[in-house]
Amino acid sequence: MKCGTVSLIGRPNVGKSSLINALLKTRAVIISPKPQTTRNSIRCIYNDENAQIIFTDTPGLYRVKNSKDKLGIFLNEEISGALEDSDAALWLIDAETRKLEPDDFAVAEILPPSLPVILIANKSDKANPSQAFKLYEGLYKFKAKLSVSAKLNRGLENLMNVLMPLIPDGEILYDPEILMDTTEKFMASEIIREKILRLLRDEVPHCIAVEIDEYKSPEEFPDRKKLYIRASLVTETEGQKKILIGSDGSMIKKIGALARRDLEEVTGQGVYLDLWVKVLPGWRKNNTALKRLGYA
Ligand SMILES: Nc1nc2c(ncn2[C@@H]2O[C@H](COP(=O)(O)OP(=O)(O)OP(=O)(O)O)[C@@H](O)[C@H]2O)c(=O)[nH]1
Ligand SMILES: [Mg+2]
Repeated sequence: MKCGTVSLIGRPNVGKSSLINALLKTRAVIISPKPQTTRNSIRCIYNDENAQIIFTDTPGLYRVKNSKDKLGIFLNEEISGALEDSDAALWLIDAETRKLEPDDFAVAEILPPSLPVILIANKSDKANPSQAFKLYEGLYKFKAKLSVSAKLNRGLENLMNVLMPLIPDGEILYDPEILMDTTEKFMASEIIREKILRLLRDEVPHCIAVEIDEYKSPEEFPDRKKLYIRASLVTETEGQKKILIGSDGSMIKKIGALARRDLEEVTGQGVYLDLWVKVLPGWRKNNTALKRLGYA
């Protein structure tokens, strides 16, 4: 057997999480049209007859402009940590890119020099990647260049064929039934956060974290027929809290309804979702709060 770890890196919003979902043929990690959707490096496990590949989804690289931005520092550490543990990396770019940005040079800088890296132009359904390839070619000595479309499942087989020789021989690390190395509670908080990212204006979602206060399965509480999840949507200001609640609670109801539907699908059981909004001023700059919210 072969077994190895592969990190996905690249600018925010290029489709790293989408590509992992496409390769695993499932919805393991959350995606949204907003940059910086992913906040933790999340291990997703691919299995076939000959190999197990642990794909690590990472936050879109984030240049920390301010040492008070503790969430940003955490995101960067997640990426460096993931790369250190990897046998190979997939550097995702958007096929439509017409100009390099400081973020791209920052990606090149954190790559360990001996790591095999494949350059992947995603969103090839929207543009021909040849111009984008030319821009990036000089940044790193890539093992290969490929184009894919995570949306249309295009180029995935070819990608796996090119990737497989880079995976070392070894026994598998995870039970093949396991899809992700995270907890159900973490998955639940991510599903809820995804709905907020999708429903709300650009400024609000980045100030939001989701904390699961209670997660009780019916096995634990036979009087309850459903999985009971109580979660707090943590915001930084009273203004954001108002936006999250919406007029007469319309927004939080919408978030709850969409999240509940996905949670029921993922857990395969009825879900009672109890959402609250909590203001925690400056949580993104506060070590204690970050730790509590899973960003430490
Ligand atoms: N047209 C097109 N859109 C895509 C494709 N892959 C992803 N997208 C869209 O691009 C957006 C970003 O996708 P994500 O998978 O969240 O991107 P990401 O790189 O994980 O973003 P961060 O977690 O913020 O770093 C979403 O709106 C996706 O639907 C693709 O192949 N074609
Ligand atoms: Mg992502």
